[in-house]
Amino acid sequence: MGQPRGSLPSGLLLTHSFELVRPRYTSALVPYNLRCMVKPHSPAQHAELLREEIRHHEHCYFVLDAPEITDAEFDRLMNELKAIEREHPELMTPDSPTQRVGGKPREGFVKVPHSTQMLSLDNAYSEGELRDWTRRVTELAGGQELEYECEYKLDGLSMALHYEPADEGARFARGITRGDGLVGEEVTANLRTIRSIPLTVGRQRLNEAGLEPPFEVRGEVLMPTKSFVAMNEQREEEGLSLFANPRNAAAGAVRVLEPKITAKRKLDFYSYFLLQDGRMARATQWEALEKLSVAGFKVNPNRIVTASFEELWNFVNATETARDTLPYEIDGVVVKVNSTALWQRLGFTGKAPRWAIAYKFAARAGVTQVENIFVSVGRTGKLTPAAALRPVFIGGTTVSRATLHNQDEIERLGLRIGDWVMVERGGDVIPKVTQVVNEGEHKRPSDARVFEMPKTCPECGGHIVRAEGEVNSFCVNVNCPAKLRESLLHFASRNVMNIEGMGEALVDQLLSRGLVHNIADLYSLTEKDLLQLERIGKKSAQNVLTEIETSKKLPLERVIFGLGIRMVGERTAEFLAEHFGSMQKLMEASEEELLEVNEVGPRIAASIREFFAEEKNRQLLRRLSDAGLTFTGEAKVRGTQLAGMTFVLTGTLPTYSREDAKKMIEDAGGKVSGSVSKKTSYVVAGEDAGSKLDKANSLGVKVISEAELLAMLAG
Ligand code: 0OX
Repeated sequence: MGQPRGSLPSGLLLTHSFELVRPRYTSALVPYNLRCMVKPHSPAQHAELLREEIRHHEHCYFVLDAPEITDAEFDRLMNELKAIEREHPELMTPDSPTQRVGGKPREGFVKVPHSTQMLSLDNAYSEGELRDWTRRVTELAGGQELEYECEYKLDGLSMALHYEPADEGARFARGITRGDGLVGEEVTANLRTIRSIPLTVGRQRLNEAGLEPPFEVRGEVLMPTKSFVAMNEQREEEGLSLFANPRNAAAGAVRVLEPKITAKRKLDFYSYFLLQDGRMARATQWEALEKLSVAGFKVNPNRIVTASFEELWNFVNATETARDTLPYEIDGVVVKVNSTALWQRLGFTGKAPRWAIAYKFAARAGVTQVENIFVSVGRTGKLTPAAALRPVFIGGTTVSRATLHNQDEIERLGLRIGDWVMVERGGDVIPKVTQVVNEGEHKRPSDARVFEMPKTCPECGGHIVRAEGEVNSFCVNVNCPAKLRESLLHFASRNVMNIEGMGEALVDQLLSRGLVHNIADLYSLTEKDLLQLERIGKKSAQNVLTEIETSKKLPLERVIFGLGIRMVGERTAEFLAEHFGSMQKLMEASEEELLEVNEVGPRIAASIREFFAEEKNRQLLRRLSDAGLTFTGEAKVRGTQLAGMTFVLTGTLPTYSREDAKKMIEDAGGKVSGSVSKKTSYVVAGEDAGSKLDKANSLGVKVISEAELLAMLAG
């Protein structure tokens, strides 16, 4: 046991004749290329075939983590379906894979009662407590030998998904947060954006799983650690407050009023509980999980069933060892009595079932003292305070430093130098001070000092500026050596120009010998230069030069990211490269043009303009260009139907999100602007259009509907 059993639907359909188009598409066992050979007879059938196809690949990618096609092929299928639905809006269905992000922003969430209480779990913190629990349930079950189902305890948010009968089988109708266990909040529109949540479950899957709607699936929404780290990096870049952990970030994403924002947060959903008619219909928990998996839900494959406490305890230990290597946060193991028939007999204590328990791992938190607060200067000149801690052992490592982010955070914590603090660390996450402890043996010492942000740069003595409304302070000296060191390290790092070997040791030597004064100097380094340095022989010098040479081939977005423009993180760099297609065009872009780029707001646009306005930076770019770095992107093939026209989108469009409409216009050669002026060719107005519509009317700009836009796109 321990291995997932049969998560793909069984039932080979290859025996059907080729005319039986639908079943062929619905079978996960027919290879992708074979299914593509089926010729649709009508747009309606074509759309349906594409939907089946896309649902299958969403399942492979987001549920099974086993894609069968490339991202580009997937996008092609999606675009094909979008094109049909655009041309034949009457063929659009609410559960089409194109409609995951839809609906308009909400005013708030509606409270809804749960079908049956969403239970919480009692905890065990030691082997003894866990063993006592197994003894207790065995006794309550009449002394018979019990089987236990053990699964990861995911550190996310519990959610209830309701599926109702529909033509195609079952349809995701409602998603509800846990709330207080009795009443939760309806967050359906946001949950629909999570790609591992099926919007529909087809008849075939329902039959294979032996499932009949209505039914309810409960499970955990979580944010993978990688998405969390990337999101926080981007937020830090933009001077926004940071989320403390993936759980809080996921909670924020589920409760935003705008589903488009949830969609960007890359959430995931794992199912662990199935209810039919308000009851557990299966004989065992293991079987229920199998059924869920066959029905197309994502179920964590890391689970076992065992009757032996020794095996159970081994699973707990193996899980704790694997904890840091997992792509998401877990905080323990949930052990459930496998036989659901016994659940009734065992019953509940308060809000928790007697038949399940959560073994919680030792907290990855500890109390220690802040010995000092240091301020470091980043590549953009940003000042970041960090706490120097009295070393403390937390979850397998000694922690002696924790980030404090900025002055506001120190004030929010009410932290003084000398205070006792609670420090937490997560999987991939830098240790954080979560609160000041000021009680018992951890009372604030009488000599605790208030920390003040330095008035001048701790590295170069340069001016420090904190702009109004910004949480971050910056050293504004363009020649600050710390900025230069950090910007070189950033430029050479793996996600940027990937120059292996160009780490702190090498950068520090290059700087102290005056061999490098900016990123462009890296491309003039010679073997002779490198051989002067300590611990660099002929071979390693050659390796570094090869790495530098190879970096020239990296795509435009990496170079843009590498420049270290304030607020331009990895994602923004990608959008800029895609939008402008060349460094030259980006350099010449006006503020208005920059605002047309996905996710670029006025502050980012101003920062980009500021960067390119600086003569020193323009010189640097000339040198990088001469060195042969990639300054052009892959040109996007654009249509010409809307060439020369500028559009402004306002209100909620009936079928397309604004982002999709913008993309369609741009793909057809048009431009989309955020504000109406005399130069605007058309304002596309949807429901609840506001001041932009008034402005269009007062300036005499033509106002059109989504349908009229689609007609123009169709030529
Ligand atoms: C988890 C998790 C939470 C259903 C019956 C009692 C609680 N966080 O991973 N809850 C449950 O089970 C519910 N299982 C889990 N794996």
